[in-house]
Amino acid sequence: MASNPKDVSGATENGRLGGGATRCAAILGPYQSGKTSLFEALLHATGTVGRKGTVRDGTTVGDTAPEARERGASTELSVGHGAFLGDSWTFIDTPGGIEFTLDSRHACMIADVAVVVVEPEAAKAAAAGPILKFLDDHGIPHVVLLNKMDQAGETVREILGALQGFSTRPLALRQVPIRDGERVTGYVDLVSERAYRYREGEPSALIELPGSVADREAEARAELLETLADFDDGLLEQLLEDVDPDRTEVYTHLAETLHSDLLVPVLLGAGEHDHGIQRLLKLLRHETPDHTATVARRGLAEGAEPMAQVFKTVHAPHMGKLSHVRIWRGTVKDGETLNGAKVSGIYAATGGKLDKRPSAGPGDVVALGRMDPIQTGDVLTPTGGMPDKGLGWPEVPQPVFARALKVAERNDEVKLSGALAKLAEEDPSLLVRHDPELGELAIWGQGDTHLRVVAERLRSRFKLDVTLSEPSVAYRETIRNRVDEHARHKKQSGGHGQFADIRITVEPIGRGSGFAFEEKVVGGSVPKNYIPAVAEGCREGCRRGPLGFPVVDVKVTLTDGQHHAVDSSDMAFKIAARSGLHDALAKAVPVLLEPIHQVTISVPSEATSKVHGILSSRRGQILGFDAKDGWPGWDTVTAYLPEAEMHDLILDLRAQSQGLATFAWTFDHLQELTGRLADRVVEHHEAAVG
Ligand SMILES: Nc1nc2c(ncn2[C@@H]2O[C@H](COP(=O)(O)OP(=O)(O)OP(=O)(O)O)[C@@H](O)[C@H]2O)c(=O)[nH]1
Ligand SMILES: [Mg+2]
Repeated sequence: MASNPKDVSGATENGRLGGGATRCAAILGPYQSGKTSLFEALLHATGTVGRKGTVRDGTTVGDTAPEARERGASTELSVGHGAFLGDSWTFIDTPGGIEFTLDSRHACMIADVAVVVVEPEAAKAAAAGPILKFLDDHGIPHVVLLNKMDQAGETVREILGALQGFSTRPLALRQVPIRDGERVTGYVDLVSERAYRYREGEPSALIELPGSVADREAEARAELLETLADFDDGLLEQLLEDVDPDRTEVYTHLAETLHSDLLVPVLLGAGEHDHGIQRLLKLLRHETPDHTATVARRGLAEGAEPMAQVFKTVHAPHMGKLSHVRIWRGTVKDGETLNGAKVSGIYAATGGKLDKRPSAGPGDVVALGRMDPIQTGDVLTPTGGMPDKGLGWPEVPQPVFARALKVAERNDEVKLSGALAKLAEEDPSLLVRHDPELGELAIWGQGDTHLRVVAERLRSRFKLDVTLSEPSVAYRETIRNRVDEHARHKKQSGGHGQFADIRITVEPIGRGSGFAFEEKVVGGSVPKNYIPAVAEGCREGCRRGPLGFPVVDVKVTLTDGQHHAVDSSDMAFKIAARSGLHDALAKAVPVLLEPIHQVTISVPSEATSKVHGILSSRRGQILGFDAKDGWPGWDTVTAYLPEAEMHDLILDLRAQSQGLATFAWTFDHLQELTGRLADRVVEHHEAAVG
């Protein structure tokens, strides 16, 4: 760990040691834990908003998009800036919904610290698991805020115990609550040993340390120091000798352990009521590293030229494309060229409001205008030579939920594909697929809410009348039997006639073989030059089989035939082949094939047995299950699952696992589908396609 106190930008209670660059804190946490309300409280406390808004009234700085306001839940990240005791801060509020995780991960990658907001309930601790795991895996310094303490029904100890199970770093409680009956009315800070009483909408008031918490305070303080001593031999010696360590020294240790992501401080608060906000801001002020430490942690290329990184792309109405960046180094001026694109406007964003700026300096978080070729994650420099995104740039999660997307007006189809391209650029976890064979546009994303939000954006931002529906499955068909067929095409319509005669054998071949053609013609009964036309006719005949779907895994052998010196032609042979194949397929016992995917489900162990139930009710075939590598308390279940059952599998999985289970999938094979299910597919297809 860093032992030089100058490496850290804040080690004394009196003020930071480091420079004045803007630092950045990302606010993340499980769904509805109170992040947007906390973001509002932080912006209020740091002088950006005069009158605090609430999520309930739809008046917060965050969540300005109509789809977020309507839900009372964040659907994308929001940026805001403030100043606290002379330090400049950027806060990024991120959505907690598991379907919008990518935004929060991107924010973490450019932040100096993450504030993980969790609800004070042991049973909800698991929801913070994937977030803590992500921060641990990436070594991102983070603080936990036990929020909504105004509603806490359990002891802090119980909650912390449950959370610790999901963190590889020790969680170090920094405050103990003061209670009046059931209600939490204030806290004691375990380093300064000062007691405070919460006040609604105001900073807490310093009070005498109540006798009732003295024992608990002493015990919790000793625990905190012991945890810290695990990382410092000097401190350990002092504790063993019963020496009370100097307070300044304790702050230095705390700052160092946070910088190096060795320890996770835990604070208490209630963002909506401004409880614990000052304490959180002070901790951030003294203990958060600045952007230079973050650049080093991220392993971003060294150099002298200015450098910035995009963490969010937005196509704002009337503004064009905005690339939200953190400036890692140097100064970026309006009009400058970065990675070959000209910066057209630099803006400081506060929620949906943009303030134009002439330039942005180290540590700043700003939006750059009209950087059209630039994508989220790109590292920008004047020479544009930066090859990578730095350490640990998050992978885009594989889509797990699909819907077919239709637009009411055919004329709007071009506009729709333009709008979808923009939305997919804003949100790489959205995938757009056009299937020409099914004539269907499908969107794939992270869940039902995610795709509904996409549809709402298409309606509100792009004025497109779109609807979502069940997507089609790419069924195929094949045959069971071998059939010999004779086909003749003959037309005599005065002058030149048409004549072709063929004998073919049609037979099933191995799964995954597709289409095969062979000719065994002897004595030139079908002249060589017409054989490609026969093959082509058969191939065309496979485009739509007797059940209505493309035919696969079939071999056609041309065995014999007849021709006419004048009336035969390529066209005649092609027509004969097509009709011969059509009749042969109908006689050869056609059978439906459905795509089967191999799915690997990740699930907290307590829900594993439920996953087995879900899979069997969806015609899944379980291949095995195991403990998930590197994820204590999680399992993976592998299974074959029909595509028809996979489109909305995620809904059941989440419903049975506190929203946490997820899955990855790859196409595996086609498998026969028979009986009532197959009949229904064919009927449905006939009704739809005709
Ligand atoms: N009792 C209590 N409720 C709170 C507090 N903070 C937020 N809430 C309520 O919790 C709900 C969610 O608040 P948000 O601030 O939108 O939570 P969020 O974490 O941003 O939610 P997502 O972005 O959807 O993950 C709202 O109904 C708030 O009124 C708090 O400190 N105490
Ligand atoms: Mg929110």
